[in-house]
Amino acid sequence: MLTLCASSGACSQISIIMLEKAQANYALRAVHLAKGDHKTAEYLAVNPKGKVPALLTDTGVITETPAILLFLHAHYPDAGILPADINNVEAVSDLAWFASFFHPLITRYCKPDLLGVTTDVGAVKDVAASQLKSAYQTAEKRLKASPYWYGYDWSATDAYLFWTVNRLKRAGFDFSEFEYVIQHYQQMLASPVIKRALLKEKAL
Ligand SMILES: N[C@@H](CCC(=O)N[C@@H](CS)C(=O)NCC(=O)O)C(=O)O
Repeated sequence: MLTLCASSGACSQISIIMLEKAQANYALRAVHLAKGDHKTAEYLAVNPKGKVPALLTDTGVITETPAILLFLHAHYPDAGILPADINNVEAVSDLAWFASFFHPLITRYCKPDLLGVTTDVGAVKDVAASQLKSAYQTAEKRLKASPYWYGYDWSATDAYLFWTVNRLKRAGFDFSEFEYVIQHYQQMLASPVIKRALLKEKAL
């Protein structure tokens, strides 16, 4: 049995989507970031980093989204968590790009105050917006060539991209120049797996 510690709207959404895709037997544990649940001693005992997601497994706690996704790929090899023909080096390279470049920019854009910047919060947001545009240009080129990140089926990198768009749309980011990224988002949104995942997340 797996338990995912998650907060509505946070990057834990990516892991929920892929747990649903794997048809895994799992439960969600709500860690409400807005209420500060992630800073409590109880949660820090689970994940000392004080972040979601954290996946509780029979063999220990897994933190960091790419690690959770690679765990799911290893345990559900036929679920399409990553394409069967992709080599691990390429998958890790792509997941690391989302986790180390894309995600921090989203934090800077949506919550610049979290960085402890007290003076020019607007400037932090503007720089993040310009770097996010360069990240979406990379995604746009990729999605112009094929509907999903690795071709004709969606997998973990698509769920990652979907979450970035979902998060930034709520924050008012301008996607008008990213036709293929928005098309990808709409296609993902129409997937029954994603619909199920979002409903479960909403109930947290
Ligand atoms: N590197 C981590 C990042 C996790 C992360 O930053 N999660 C955010 C939610 S999207 C969080 O828990 N933020 C709480 C905080 O920083 O106070 C991953 O890829 O899973």
